[in-house]
Amino acid sequence: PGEPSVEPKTGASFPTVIDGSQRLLGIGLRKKSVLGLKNIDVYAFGVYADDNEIKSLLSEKYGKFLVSELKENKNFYEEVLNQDIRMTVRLQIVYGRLSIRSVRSAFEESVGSRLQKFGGSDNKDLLQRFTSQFKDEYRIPRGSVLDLSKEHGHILRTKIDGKEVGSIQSKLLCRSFLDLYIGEDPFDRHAKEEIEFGLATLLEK
Ligand code: DAO
Ligand code: DAO
Ligand code: DAO
Repeated sequence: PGEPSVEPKTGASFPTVIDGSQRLLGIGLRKKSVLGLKNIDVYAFGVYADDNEIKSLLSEKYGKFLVSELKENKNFYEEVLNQDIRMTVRLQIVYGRLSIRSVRSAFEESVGSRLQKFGGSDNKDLLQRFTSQFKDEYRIPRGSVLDLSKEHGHILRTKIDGKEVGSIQSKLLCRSFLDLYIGEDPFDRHAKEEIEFGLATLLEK
C-alpha cells in the first residue's frame, strides 16, 4: 500500500490504508488560536474513504471529470456527502495539555456552528449526546490517536487509541463533522485540496 504520509510540521505519520479498504486522501493540521494571542497546533489529521465504495458509487458518473471540474461541481460534493460511503478522520493529538473540558467546548464551537448551518436551530440535543461520550476521566495526551468514522447508515463512531468510546446515528452530525475538514471553510485549506485531488485520483483508476 505504500509509505505512510508524514505531516511535516508535527511529524505525525498516517498509514496509506486503514481498516482494510479505507484509503488516505489527504493530511492536515488543526490549529487553534488561544485568547487571540497565539496559534497552537492541536492535532494532525488524515482523511480516509473507502476505496471500493468510492469507485462503485461515484466512478461511473464522475470518473471522466478533471480534478478542476470536480472542484467546481456542487452536485459531486453533495453526492459524496450524501452517499453511504465509509470515511474516517484520524486525529493525532500533538498538543500536550488538552483537557476534556477544552475538547468539549471546542467541539461545541466548531461542530455546533455546522449543526446550525445545516440543520437549523434545534440541535442542542445532538450536540449533547455527542459530547456526553467524553467522560471526564478520559485522557488524551500527546500522541493519542482518535478515529472518527462515518459508518454505514450514517453512524459516527469514535475510537480513542483503537478503543470504541461511543457511536451516534445522525446524518446531520456526520455531515457537520466532515464539513470541518472538507467544507466551505475548512481547518486546513491545503489539506482540503489534497483530499479533493486524492478523491479525483481514486475515481480515475
Ligand atoms: O489550553 O485552553 C487551552 C487551549 C486548548 C485548546 C483546545 C482546542 C481543542 C480542539 C479540539 C480537540 C479535539 C480532539
Ligand atoms: O477540532 O474542533 C475540532 C473538532 C474535533 C472533534 C473531535 C472530537 C473528539 C472526540 C474525542 C473525545 C475525547 C474524550
Ligand atoms: O467546497 O463546496 C465545495 C466543493 C468542494 C468539493 C470537495 C469534495 C471533497 C470531498 C471529499 C470527500 C472525502 C471522501
